[in-house]
Amino acid sequence: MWRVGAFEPTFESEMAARYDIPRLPEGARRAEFLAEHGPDVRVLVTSGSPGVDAGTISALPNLEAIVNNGAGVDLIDLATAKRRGIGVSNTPDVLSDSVADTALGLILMTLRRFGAADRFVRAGRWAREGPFPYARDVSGLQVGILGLGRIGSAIATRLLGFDCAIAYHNRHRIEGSPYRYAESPLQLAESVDVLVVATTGDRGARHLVDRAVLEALGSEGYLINIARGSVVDQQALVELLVGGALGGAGLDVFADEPDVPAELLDLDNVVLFPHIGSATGRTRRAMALLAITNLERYLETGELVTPVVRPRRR
Ligand code: 8YV
Repeated sequence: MWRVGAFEPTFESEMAARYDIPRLPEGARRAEFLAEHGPDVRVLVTSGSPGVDAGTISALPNLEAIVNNGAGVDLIDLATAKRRGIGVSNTPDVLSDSVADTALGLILMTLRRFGAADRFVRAGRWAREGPFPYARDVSGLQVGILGLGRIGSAIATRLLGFDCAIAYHNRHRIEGSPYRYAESPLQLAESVDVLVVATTGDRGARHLVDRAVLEALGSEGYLINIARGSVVDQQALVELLVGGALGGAGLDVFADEPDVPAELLDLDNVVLFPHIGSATGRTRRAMALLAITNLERYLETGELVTPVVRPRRR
């Protein structure tokens, strides 16, 4: 059993209390290591970045399972894993509420400009300049959710409490869903005030929110992203925000984390979070324990509890 990359802190301490597992070398030393020890590796444990690419998987002829601490498995080459019968697990469900809360926080902060209002007070501007400018109501808006999965649904449920009208786009329409279905991301963006990105970050979702989708949201529209930076054309997003062609954005994720485009730092209609969607003590512990349960179950039975790819029977 080997680990890839640094672990999220709670996962690090929960793992350290149970196992002493070595870390796969990075950079140039990895190839040398894999050539010598590759056949010994049966299980890889990771916490997202830097991921497990096709080259690494190919150099591990006896790899059986990859256990990920996190819901998103976009940095793991699932196609190669599937072909080889290598199981891959993630940590779904336990983080949905925290990530949905983060989306609501971003929506409220961005439209009501709560972050900017807080900075206004701290800078002594209230006393000097008088009242803070009006913002935009969240209650009663049309909100589009791109990706109505577990997290998207939790976001929708919360927004019902704000009397918002919910629409969504998914690869497939969800039978029995109470929400209006839009045939494409573009059609969704054209018909809503706020577009919330809650898709997976797999290759098929890359730049699903492109320039045309952002332009369709328009100067009165807002983009919220708690999914993956890769789903949005970030360059177009920055250009439209700087030029005033998009009303605002609330972003928890970016194309090249932890880099955030410098142009966004001075915009008061943009709220920037450091990828904290699931970052509460309780949720991070639940994620860590679910990842460890997957690992233990695999070692004992050859099965995973929450598989994204089922392991082949060996
Ligand atoms: C964490 C996430 O940043 O679950 C995910 O896919 O993006 C986040 O919850 C990450 O997994 C921490 O390891």
